[in-house]
Amino acid sequence: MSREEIKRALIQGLGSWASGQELAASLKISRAAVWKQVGSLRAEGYEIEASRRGYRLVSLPDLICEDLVKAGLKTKFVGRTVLSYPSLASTNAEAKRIASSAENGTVVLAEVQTAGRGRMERSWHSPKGGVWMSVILKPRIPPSFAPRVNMAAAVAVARALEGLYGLEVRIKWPNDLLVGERKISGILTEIGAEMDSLDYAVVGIGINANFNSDLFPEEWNATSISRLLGRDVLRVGLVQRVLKELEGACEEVEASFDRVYEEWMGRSATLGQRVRIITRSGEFEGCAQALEADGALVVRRDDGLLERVLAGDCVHLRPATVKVEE
Ligand code: BT5
Repeated sequence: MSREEIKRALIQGLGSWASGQELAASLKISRAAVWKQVGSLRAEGYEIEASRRGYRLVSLPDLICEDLVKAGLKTKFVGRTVLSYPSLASTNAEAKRIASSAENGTVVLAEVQTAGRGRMERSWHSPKGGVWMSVILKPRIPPSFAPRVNMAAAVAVARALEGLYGLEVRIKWPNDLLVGERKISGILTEIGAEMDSLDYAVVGIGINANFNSDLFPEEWNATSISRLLGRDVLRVGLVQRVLKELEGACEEVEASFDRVYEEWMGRSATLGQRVRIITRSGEFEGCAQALEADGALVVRRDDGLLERVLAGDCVHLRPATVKVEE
C-alpha cells in the first residue's frame, strides 16, 4: 500500500523534490520504510534521485500501468477505470468478458498479448514494447451505427500519431493505419447488442510502438513508431493521447457523424485505388470509388458492376502514393 502511495506522490510531483520526512509523515511510515520503497520503485525502472532535499522522480519507466496512465489523463470518462496486466491472451477477449458490467470508458491494457486477435480469426502479433489495449464504450447509438465507432477509432489513432510524432497516417480500408504503405496500427471493434440497442462496443487498438518491426515477416508490410522515428517513445503518453482523441471522436460521432466521416475519407489510402477485394464468397478486382457511411466500400468492378463490400480484405494493386522525383 505505502509503495503505491509513494509512487503516486512522486508521479504527481514529477521533477520536483519531496522531503523524506514529509513523505514519511503523510503516509504514517518511517523514513527507513520510505527509503526501502524508493529502492523497489527504482528496481522497476523509476529513476529517482535522492539528496538532502528528499526524493525526486526524474523519469518514468516505459511501463503502461494504471497509475501512470491516470496521472495527467485529461479525459471526461474514457480511462476512469484502467485495468493493466503484464500479460493477457487478448485485451479484446478480456474486455468482452467484463463489458456488460463495466463502466463506459473502461480501458484494458496488456504489456504483451499471447493470443492477440485480428479480424476474421487472424492472429495479431503483440510483443513487448507495443500498445495493446481495448476500450469499452457504451455510446447511445443503434447497433447499425457501430461501424461509426470503428471509424472514429481509426481517426482518433491517426490524430494521436500525427499530433505526437508528426507521422502522416492514412487509413486503408477497412481499418488499417498506414504510414507510407506500411501498417503501424490495426483496430478490431467487437460489439454486444440487442435488436435495437448497442450494449457495448469493445474497441481493440494495437499500435506497433517500441520494437523493431523488421522482425515480422516482410509480407505483413509492417512498421513501428520507433523504426520510423529512430527512437523509442514514452508509450504511456501515447496511450493517454489515444484515449483523449478516442473520447473526442466518439463524442463527435454521437452528435453528428459528418466530421469523422469526412476525415476518414480525407485520410483514405484506398479511395481512387485499383484494388483486389477478397471476401468469404470470392474475390474480384476494380477501382475503389466511395466509402458509405455504414463503412461499406463501393468498388467499380472491372466488368462494370458497382459492388458494395461490407466485410473483407483489400489489396492495393499499385502504391497509393506515387512519389514524383524532380
Ligand atoms: C487487425 O486485424 O488489424 C486488427 C488488429 C487488432 C489488434 C488489437 S491489439 C488490442 C486488441 N486485442 C486483440 O486481441 N486485438 C486487438 P487484421 O486486419 O486481420 O490484420 C491481421 C494480420 O496483420 C495478420 O494476419 C498478419 O498478417 C498481420 N499482423 C499481425 N500482427 C501484426 C502487427 N503487430 N503489425 C502489423 N501487422 C500484423
